[in-house]
Amino acid sequence: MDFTFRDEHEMLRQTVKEFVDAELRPIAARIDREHRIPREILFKLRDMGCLGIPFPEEYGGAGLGETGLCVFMEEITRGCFSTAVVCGGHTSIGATAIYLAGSDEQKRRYLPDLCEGKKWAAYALTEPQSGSDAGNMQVTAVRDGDAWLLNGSKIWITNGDFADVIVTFCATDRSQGTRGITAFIVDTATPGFSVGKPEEKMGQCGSTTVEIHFANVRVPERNLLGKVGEGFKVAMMTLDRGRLTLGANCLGAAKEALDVSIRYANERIAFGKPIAEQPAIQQMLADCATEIFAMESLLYRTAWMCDQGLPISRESAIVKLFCSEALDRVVDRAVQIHGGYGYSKEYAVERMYRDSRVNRLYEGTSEIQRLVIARSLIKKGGY
Ligand code: COS
Repeated sequence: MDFTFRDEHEMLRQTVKEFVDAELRPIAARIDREHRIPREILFKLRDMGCLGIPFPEEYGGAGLGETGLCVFMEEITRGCFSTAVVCGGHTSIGATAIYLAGSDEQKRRYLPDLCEGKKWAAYALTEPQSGSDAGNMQVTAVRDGDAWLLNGSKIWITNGDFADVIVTFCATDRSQGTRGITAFIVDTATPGFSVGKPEEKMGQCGSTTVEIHFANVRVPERNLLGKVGEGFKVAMMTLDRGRLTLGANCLGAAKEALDVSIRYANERIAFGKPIAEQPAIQQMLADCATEIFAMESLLYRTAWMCDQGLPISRESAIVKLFCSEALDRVVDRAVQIHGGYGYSKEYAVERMYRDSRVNRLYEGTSEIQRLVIARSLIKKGGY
């Protein structure tokens, strides 16, 4: 699969693959068990220049576009889904919101530090009462002289416990619905910001997901991201890209689950021969490969479109929907191929199965992706 890749993308893939093989995959089970990614892993990714892959070099990025980010996320997820999620919260949605909606001054102030890993980013949209109905948020921002005062709570915030910078979406005029939402770049050292309880999750246990609270957090006017009342659009156009890179995560996880299953099927003997020779197992392997080929094709075609500056709202929803649901089918078959061992923590597929499920929930449920796709079809009056 190389029709969209430049030499730099191939070099990136090779570098990340070597790191994953040598340092990340071997400790993925420990990361899951201890609910913690060793800091050295994040430092290494920083030193490898992997935290600002899509952004232009003038802002400290690697200039490799969304295609480059997808290559990176795919390879990282092959080693450890939790680590990919931390990188995604930072680059795919946190820093990306600043890149897409920030002024040149804001991009110069924040992106180089985020690309170099001197600072970490997060993205805060979800609230206890507003998940799918993201426009119905309760966190408020009220103008106070040359600043804004933020109040309320967000939940399910990846990296929220250690991020230095959180792009936060607030209601600035409740009477205007989605047109009354405004985005802010919040420095978490600001008084009044605090971190609440971490979620105890089914999977992706190495990445922390927390509540965050705002009590009269004073955000200067110069940290307003985009225009007043245009925050919902900032949130959505950022998610267009986030959903794409989530597809890359699903692709990497699916390839890993298939490779692990092929190895197991070649080694495991039943009825006097490797189970890979059983037609029932072969059918499952073939179905996995077919879905992976479809995932890969959808993903990199859409990443290419994004890098050409073409609209991708519908396509990234299709990528997210298909890849997250296909991954669930792939990991389910992987467990099935492993038989009873697939249910044991001694085998990686047990973790892969748990890590997979949330992809159909976060950054928009499958139902929301279908809604986005259907609305775009109806609006256009055809495919
Ligand atoms: N890019 C730019 N603008 C967009 C957009 C996009 N992808 N999607 C919507 N908009 C704009 C619309 O054009 C509309 O603009 P106008 O006010 O100028 O007409 C505005 O945003 C409101 O859009 P819409 O009417 O579609 O809003 P809805 O309240 O119906 O909500 C859904 C749309 C349901 C799609 C949205 O709330 C959503 O994606 N929910 C899921 C949120 C989510 O993913 N949460 C996970 C948290 S992140 S881990």
